[in-house]
Amino acid sequence: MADLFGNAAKTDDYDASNIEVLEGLEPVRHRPGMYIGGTDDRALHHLAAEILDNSMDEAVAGHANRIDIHLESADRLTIRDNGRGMPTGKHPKFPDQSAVEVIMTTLHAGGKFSGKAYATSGGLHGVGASVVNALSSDLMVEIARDKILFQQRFSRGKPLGPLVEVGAAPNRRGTSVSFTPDTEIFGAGAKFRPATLYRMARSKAYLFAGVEIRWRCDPALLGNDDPIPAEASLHYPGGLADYLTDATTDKALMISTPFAEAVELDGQKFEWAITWLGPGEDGFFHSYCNTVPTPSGGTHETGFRQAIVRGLRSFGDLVGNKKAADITADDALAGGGIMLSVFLRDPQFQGQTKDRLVSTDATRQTEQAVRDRFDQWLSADAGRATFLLDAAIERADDRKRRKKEKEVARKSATRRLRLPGKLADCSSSDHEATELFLVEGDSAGGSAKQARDRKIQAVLPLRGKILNVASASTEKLSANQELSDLSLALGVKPGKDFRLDDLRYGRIIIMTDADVDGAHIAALLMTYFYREMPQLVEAGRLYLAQPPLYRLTQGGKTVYALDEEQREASMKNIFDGRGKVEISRFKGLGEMPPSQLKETTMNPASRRLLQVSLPLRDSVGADLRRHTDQLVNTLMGKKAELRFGYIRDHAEDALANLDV
Ligand code: 28G
Repeated sequence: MADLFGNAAKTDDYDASNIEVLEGLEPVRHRPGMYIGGTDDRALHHLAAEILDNSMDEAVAGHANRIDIHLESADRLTIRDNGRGMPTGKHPKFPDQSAVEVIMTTLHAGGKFSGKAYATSGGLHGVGASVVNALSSDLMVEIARDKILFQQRFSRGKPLGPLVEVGAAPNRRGTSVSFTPDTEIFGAGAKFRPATLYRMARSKAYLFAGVEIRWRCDPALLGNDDPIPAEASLHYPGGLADYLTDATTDKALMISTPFAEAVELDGQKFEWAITWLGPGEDGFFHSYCNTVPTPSGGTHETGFRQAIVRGLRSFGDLVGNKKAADITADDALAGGGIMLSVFLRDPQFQGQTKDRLVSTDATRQTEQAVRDRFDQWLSADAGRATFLLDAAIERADDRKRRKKEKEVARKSATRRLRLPGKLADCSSSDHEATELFLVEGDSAGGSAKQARDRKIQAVLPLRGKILNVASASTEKLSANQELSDLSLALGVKPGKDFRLDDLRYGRIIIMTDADVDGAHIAALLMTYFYREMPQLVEAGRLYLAQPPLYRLTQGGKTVYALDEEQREASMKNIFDGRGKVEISRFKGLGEMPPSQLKETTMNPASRRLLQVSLPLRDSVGADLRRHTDQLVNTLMGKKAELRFGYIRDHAEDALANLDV
């Protein structure tokens, strides 16, 4: 009763008999990869694991306590158990076949290799045996049962004869399977590796203390100083605790003895051993279900992790440690060396290689089994528990700190990402030490980019005259590209959302041509800063660059002059009026060679800057703010008549200053 995909129909009268869809073995030989995950070395050893699992199932079920594994040659393996022996009677559904023959020659839907993937234990014995049979050029099954010895031989899944009685077996019981993997499937060079099989056998012995596994290997297959013995008896009454001790012999440990227990709950078994490795050591988590490895984890691992983290948290709560509430399972289990083995009635697996447990109940069941014992273990030695809790809290603190650092890095990265395209930013992020040059036009911008110290100096070219904020509407202001680029580059918002701490540069330097247009642009920018970011001006962070207007040369001597006055003074004092002095007048910054721009205007060691200040009170303490507001409004505002009045009133001062 299964659908086309081999999934059992969901019926209420579900039992073992109606989930089985029996099929011949042709599909296995046709597409071996579907059944054993490939035809490589790994797949070859998968065959051995299948047969060994069937013996383990018989042992775990309590019917066998010895398993023999004998690697007779590189391509011949025999596995034997002292269990009940496969049933030899006639199969009810196939009256002319023995049960053994049915087990060995039919594919069991609802078994490990179908979509549902139930484990072999719990009444689904022998599920993998037919797949191994299909992929073996020669397979012999021998059964000792009811004091009789039976044999049946197969080749590529087909019986070479019926099950026959070959003699008496007065003192033994059990099943034995010998097989040779088919070279048509695995290639001519396919060989079993002793080390792989030995480790597989050893891990099974560790996982089930109730079994002794005897290992035997043709010595010709082993190297002279091979760490794998030719013969060994593998029996570990200490179970997982022994396994963990063995796996951590050469490692530093945080606790002297592992926390290891075995618990039976509702007829299912939960066994584990956990220790914590010293600093710098990588932890591991090896989990198994019904002795089958689950390298992709699953619900049993989840339950175990929850038990440990919740146990530690509640111990923390008990001793009044408030930080304990913040630890995660990763904090609690980092550096953990963990073995977990569960024995479930109807385990369900998932994943490409069925190596992940998905039985939903297993999370709750495992947590319950482990939690109870863990709480006892923690309270039995408060010093040890505190030590482990403190280590977990330290990892939680580290984790939180790293997360914060990452967030900061990400934030500054996105801020950098959102910078205007024409900004040539500096590489230093030490905002105090950096400067942003606001430059008039792309050509001056190009010179400034070449002249700058790219570590601490950034350049933002502005296109011509910026918007006059003193006479523009708020909408116009926020829609203006140049101004929004400017505030993006600065990292601060104009107006009430301004925060000085966000300013990305230590100094903002307005660098315009030394002419009337340049002065106008500087005035517009200062107006913008005064109106929209007065805190920046108050903090003394706004400056005016002082580019020269003239260069004077005579022989090897060069002098720069900011204006006519300086030019004349230099002519008199430096070149003392004698000889021909070459005077060049810069039309704009863009015309100045970058080296000269650097020396005269940008290099902090040789330039001069004017700091724009915003005194709040005058020398006698009067509030200057209203006065400054009025002045800016008069000079920069919409009303031309105010400007006209100011010029008329101050013309005399201006003329006096001009010295004419
Ligand atoms: C040597 C290599 C691998 C095995 C057994 C024992 C039984 C068995 C195997 O029965 C059919 C289906 C579910 C019960 C079970 C014997 C009950 C009574 C067995 C093995 C019958 C399979 N007597 N030992 N299969 N089940 N060892 N070792 O394969 O209902 S397979």
